[in-house]
Amino acid sequence: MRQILKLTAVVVLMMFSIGTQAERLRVGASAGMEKPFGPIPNANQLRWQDMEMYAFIHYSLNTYTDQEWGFGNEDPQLFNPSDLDCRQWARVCKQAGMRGIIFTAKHHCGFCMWPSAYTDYSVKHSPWRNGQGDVVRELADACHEEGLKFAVYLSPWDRNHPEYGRPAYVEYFRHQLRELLTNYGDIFEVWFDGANGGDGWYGGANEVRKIDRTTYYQWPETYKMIRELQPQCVIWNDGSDRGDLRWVGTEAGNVGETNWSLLYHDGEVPYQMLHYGVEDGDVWCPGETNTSIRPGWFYHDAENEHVKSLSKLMDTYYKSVGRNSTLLLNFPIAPNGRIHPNDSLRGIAFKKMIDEVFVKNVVKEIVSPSIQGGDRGGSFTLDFDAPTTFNRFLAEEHIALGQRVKKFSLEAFVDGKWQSLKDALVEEGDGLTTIGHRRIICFPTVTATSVRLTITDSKARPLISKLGVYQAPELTADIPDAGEKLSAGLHIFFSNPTEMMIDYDTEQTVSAFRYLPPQNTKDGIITHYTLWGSSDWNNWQKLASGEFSNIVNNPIWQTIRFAPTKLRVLRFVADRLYSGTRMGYGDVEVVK
Ligand code: FUL
Repeated sequence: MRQILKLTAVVVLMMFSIGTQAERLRVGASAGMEKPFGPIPNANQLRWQDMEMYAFIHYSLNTYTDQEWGFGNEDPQLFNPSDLDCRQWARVCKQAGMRGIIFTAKHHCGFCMWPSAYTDYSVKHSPWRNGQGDVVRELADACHEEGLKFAVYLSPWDRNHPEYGRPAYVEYFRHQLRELLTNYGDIFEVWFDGANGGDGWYGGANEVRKIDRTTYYQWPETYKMIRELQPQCVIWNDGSDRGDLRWVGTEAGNVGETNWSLLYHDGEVPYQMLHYGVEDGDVWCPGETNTSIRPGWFYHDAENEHVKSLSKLMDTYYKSVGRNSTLLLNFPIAPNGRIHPNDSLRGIAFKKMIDEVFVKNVVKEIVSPSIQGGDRGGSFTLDFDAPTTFNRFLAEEHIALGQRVKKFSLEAFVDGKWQSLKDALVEEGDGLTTIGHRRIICFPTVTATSVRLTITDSKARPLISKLGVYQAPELTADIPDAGEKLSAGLHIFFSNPTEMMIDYDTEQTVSAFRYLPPQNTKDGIITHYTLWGSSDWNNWQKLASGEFSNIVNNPIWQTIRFAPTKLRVLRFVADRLYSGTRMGYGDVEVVK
C-alpha cells in the first residue's frame, strides 16, 4: 500500500507547481486510514489485475483444417508442424508487452495438445516428435524462461468425446484439468469457454447434444479442486457459476466505458451485466477483455493481410486496459508452428506505441494525489508552468479498498477559461463515469496551463492512487472498419426470408463466397448454411454447406471456398439462424 501523506491541496499544488515537460511526482494523501467500502478484490484478483495485458494462443488441429471450430473427427495425423517453437511464441509475447500466456490446451474439437492419459485424441497420436511431444510442457517451460506467467484454456465442450453430455464426461474433464494443474507448474488462470454449439462427432454418434450449462458441469466441485491444486489461480467464467473474472460480453475488444468490477453473486448474467458490471453488485468479479490480433482466433492464410492495425490495437487498449479491465490479446500459431511475422511485428509495434505514450511521453504524473473535498467527491488540479499540449488523461483508484467513483468531470484551462473535456471514444454522454483500476480518457489535443479532475459522485471517499496527463501521436486507421459495401454492385434479391439470390447477366467462374453477418444485432445471424449455384435457374449444384463457427461472439467475415464453378446464379440458404426469422447480412462478396 502506498505511503500516506496528509497534505492539504494547497500544499500539494505548491509541491508540483515547478512543472517541466516530463515529470513524475509523489504527493498527496490516500488510503492508510480508510476502511474497505463494498466488495473488494482478493489477493489473486489484485495480482491478476496488475498484469494488465497477457496473451491468448490459439493452436490446435483447426490450424491445419482452416477452421475456427473443429467437429471432433479431424485426424491427429494432421498435426505435424515443421518448426514448432514455443520459445518464439514466448519471446514475441514478451516483446509485445504481454505478462503471461493462456494456451488452448484443448479447444472444442477435443484434441489435446498434451499427451493426456485419458484419451488417445492428442499429440501422442500425431507424427509430431514421433508422438513423444507435449506442447503444453514446451510452452510452460518457455514462459518460465522468459519470465512470463502461464495459464490454460480447457474447453468444457468436447465434440470428440463419446460421453459428452453424460456424467462420465464431467469426470473425464476433471481428470484432464487435474493433469494440467498438477504437471505444469504455476497456472495463473483457467479459462472455461462457454460455447456449446450442440452438434459434434461424439465418438461417431454424429448428433446434436444439448446440456444445461448451469448444472451439467457441476462447477462448484471443479472450482474446489482448482483452489486446492492452484491456490493462486483465478477462474474465468462467462456467466454461469461465479468465477473470479468475467467475460465482457463481446470478442470485439471493448468493455463498457462504465465498467464496475462487481456482479451479483447469484442469477443469470445478461450482456448488460457482462459489459458494464453491476454498480451495486455484491461480489468482486472484474472484466477481462478478450480479442484476437486478427479477425479469427485460429490462423488462416486468408487473414495475413488483416492483422489489426496499430490504431485499432491502441483503440482496443484504451477500451480495455483504459476501462478498468485487463486485455487478453490472441496470437494464433501458423501451420509451421510459429507466430506469423505480420502478427509479431504488429504486436511489438503495439507495445512500442504504449511505451511511447505512457512511459516516454509523460507530460505529468502524480502518485497518490490528495483530493480536496468531502466524503463523496472533491477535486484536484494539475498545473503546468507553461501552456502544455496533451490529449490523454489517466486516473487510477486504490481498488484494494473498493471501486468507489461513480462520476467525474474533467476540464482544461485554455486561454483563461475552463473548458470541459469528454471521452472521444464514447458515442453517448461524456464517458466520465467509473474509474477503477485504470481509466484513460482520450480527447482531441488541447494546449492548457491546468487540468482539473472533479469527482462529482462517489460511493465513499474517493481514493485516487494516480493521475497522469500524456500526449499521444494521432494515428490514422490503416485498415478501415467501415467502407464501401462490397455487395453494392451485386444484384441481390430474396426468394424467401432465409434465401438470398445473387444474379449475374452472364456466366461467371466463382471460387468463393464471403458473408459478413449483421454487425449491430444478433438477429438474423446465419450459423449454418448451404450454398447452391446454377446456370439456368433449374439445375442447382450444391457448392458447399456447413457451419459458421463462433460467428455470434465474433461476427467477422466468413469465407466459403469451393472448386471454381461456372454459374449465373448463387443461392445462399440460411439453414439455421441464431435468432430471428429473417437472414441478416452486413455485406457479402462473390470471389471470382
Ligand atoms: C469462443 C470460442 O468459441 C472461440 O473459438 C475462441 O476460443 C474464443 C476465445 O472463445 O467463445
